[in-house]
Amino acid sequence: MAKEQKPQIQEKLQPENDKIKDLTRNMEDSSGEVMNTNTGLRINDDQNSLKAGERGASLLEDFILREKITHFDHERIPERVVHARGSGAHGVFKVYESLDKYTKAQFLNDTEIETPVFVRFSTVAGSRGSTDLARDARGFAVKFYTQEGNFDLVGNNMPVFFIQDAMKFPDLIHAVKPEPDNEMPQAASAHDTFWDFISVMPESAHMIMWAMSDRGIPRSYRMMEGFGVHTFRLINAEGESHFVKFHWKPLLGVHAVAWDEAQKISGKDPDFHRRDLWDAIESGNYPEWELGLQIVPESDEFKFDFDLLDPTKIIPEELVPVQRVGKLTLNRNPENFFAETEQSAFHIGHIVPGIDFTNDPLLQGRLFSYTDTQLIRLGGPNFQEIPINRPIVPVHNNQRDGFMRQTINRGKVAYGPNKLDNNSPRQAKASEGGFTSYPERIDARKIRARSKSFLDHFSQARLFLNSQSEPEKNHMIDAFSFELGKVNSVEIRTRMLGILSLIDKKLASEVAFALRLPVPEDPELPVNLSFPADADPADYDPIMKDGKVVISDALSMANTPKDSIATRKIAFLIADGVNAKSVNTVKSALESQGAVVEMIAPRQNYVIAESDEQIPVQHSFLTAASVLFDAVYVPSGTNSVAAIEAEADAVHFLNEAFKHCKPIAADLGAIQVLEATYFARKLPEDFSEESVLLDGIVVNEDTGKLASLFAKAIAQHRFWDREVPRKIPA
Ligand code: HDE
Repeated sequence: MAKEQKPQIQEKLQPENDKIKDLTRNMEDSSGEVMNTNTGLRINDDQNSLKAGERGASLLEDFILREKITHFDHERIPERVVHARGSGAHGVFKVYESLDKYTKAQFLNDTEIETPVFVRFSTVAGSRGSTDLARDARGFAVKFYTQEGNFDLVGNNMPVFFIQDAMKFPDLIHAVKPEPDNEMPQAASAHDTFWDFISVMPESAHMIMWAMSDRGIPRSYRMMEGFGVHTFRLINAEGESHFVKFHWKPLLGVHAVAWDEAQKISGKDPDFHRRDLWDAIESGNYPEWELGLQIVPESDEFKFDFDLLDPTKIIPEELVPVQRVGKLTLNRNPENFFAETEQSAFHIGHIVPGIDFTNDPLLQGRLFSYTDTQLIRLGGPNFQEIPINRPIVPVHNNQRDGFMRQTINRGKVAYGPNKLDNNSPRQAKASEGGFTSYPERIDARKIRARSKSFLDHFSQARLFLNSQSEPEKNHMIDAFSFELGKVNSVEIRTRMLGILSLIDKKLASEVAFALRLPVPEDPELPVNLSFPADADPADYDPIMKDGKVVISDALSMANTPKDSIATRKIAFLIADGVNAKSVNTVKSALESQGAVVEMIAPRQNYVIAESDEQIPVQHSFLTAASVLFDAVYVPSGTNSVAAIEAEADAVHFLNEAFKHCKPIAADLGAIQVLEATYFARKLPEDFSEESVLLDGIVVNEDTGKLASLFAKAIAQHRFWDREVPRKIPA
């Protein structure tokens, strides 16, 4: 009898590092093995429970059934209370040049060291099974497994936060999560409780501008910036401190989808970002970011017209440039989602010598929360021993026992000081890498209050808005109109219009127009109960102190690099009878620049070209959608073109691509397909002479020339200036 074929686990070709080697200690591979119970007993029958007779009742004695069901019953752990929906990847970080001038952190000093990392991206409000494309902030949590212990940079894709004090965090999250009576809506801020809270929290003004901007709906995790948000400290070997803001700058630039598109992706592929990250890494297109630092000397602490400790403020890059100091590369997918991504436990308090905290009251509260939350989520104090969380350096201390303890601590001594074991484990001197806190001088009254230096809530909200391109501003108006349009209470809508009018009158009136409500003439300044009663109303003055409104180019995604088509997904719409040359010339030209080309046809599997050659097909129109691609091309071929023109889904595909401002290309021989679209009326009447018919719409009979014009258009990502919201039937 032929030997039964066992499926083999494919060893990942993706790079290894010290953490991956460490994880292999816990890996299990069942290929070709015999099945056991958890105590190692070989199982003879895994199909049938033990019964009294063939048709009889099951017997309690069946320990094999009981073990299997019991384990299954306990498979779930609580999801994260925020950031429940996420996706992780392994990688490495390397610093370009020693930063010893600022920090003694070894991984930021030694250009030879490649530090293993694990990164988890997430949405904030939705449950574990919710869509990736919710309008939301995104988590960007990085765990560096350094030689001095783990350093976690637990950031977001937006540089500010909704609130200034940790005390308000549970309120913020209760407001944004689904409403408690009916648990609706899922993964959405567009509901009464969220906007009710925001409408009385002026400190959230800056963050809601970010959340309502295109940053709230990224094209990909690989195309997002990351920010540490708080001001941290870097400490050098001399003990000198500099303030620092951490940034991640994606090498692919910062890009977003359209809101209409985001909503459709949520139906067509709710795993869109997760899949994108996974596929990119599997295909060797490793996502990369540069670590950026904004460094501020201690002596400049009070130089700004905002407080460095206020997490609702950025330091404009024009004031303190971002220095790019190293590179993060994600180059390996996890083996097991639960064991690695779900069990990863990040904590802003995991730091290494050379990095320290500031007194930002949001940061201070987070220092408590992250360990506390792991205790309930991962079930006890030994979560640091879970393979994904344990450091790559040995751990010695006197902590003992607890649920699920893995380490077998030898010896009698679990206390210090001791004589029995010569005082082991001993404390490390600072010169041996022992952590010492920065000896910041604090001389203060114990007081429950907000600093007056935190009270300007509107200047930077306006700075953000003013820095956006026209299309970006329009997207924000639409986002506010959508979100507030979903709010039932007219009082909340009106209060929000009041807040918006304090940021920008035009923004407020545009949103008011959509809501058909008046902007309150003299909006009452919201009463924020957390402000000291004696706060001077002048401190709320929304006019910037120096009377000037500044524009920061770094805040607009319009200024992001647009020089590459690498990893962008291009759909080719084909059918039987397609011209293979028209397909292949454009395909190889785009692929040679790193784009990913996929064929979409009326039926799955393959099409037969004019030349009888078979062209493999990745999707049918049933399984694909324009919103899952960055650009679309229609090759020539008489029968193929006729079939595509007659395919309503194909015409819809093109109309939708047009609506979402994507590049569209057609071989001149396929022009009749474009003529069947809604946007044919926008094209010039006689286009035989022109190659670029309209921004980002390219037609040519020379497929080589076509490919190069198309690639240029794809590098631009979107042609937002083409946008006419809600006027295109697609
Ligand atoms: Fe978090 N946050 N957070 N947060 N946060 C959590 O920790 C919390 C804040 C961020 O992929 C929780 O392990 C408080 C700012 C990310 O596993 C919890 C406050 C920023 C992640 C928690 C904040 C973040 C979390 C839930 C206000 C951007 C996901 C599960 C004082 C700089 C990490 C967990 C991952 C997760 C508390 C504010 C980022 C409950 C109390 C600001 C990326 O501990």
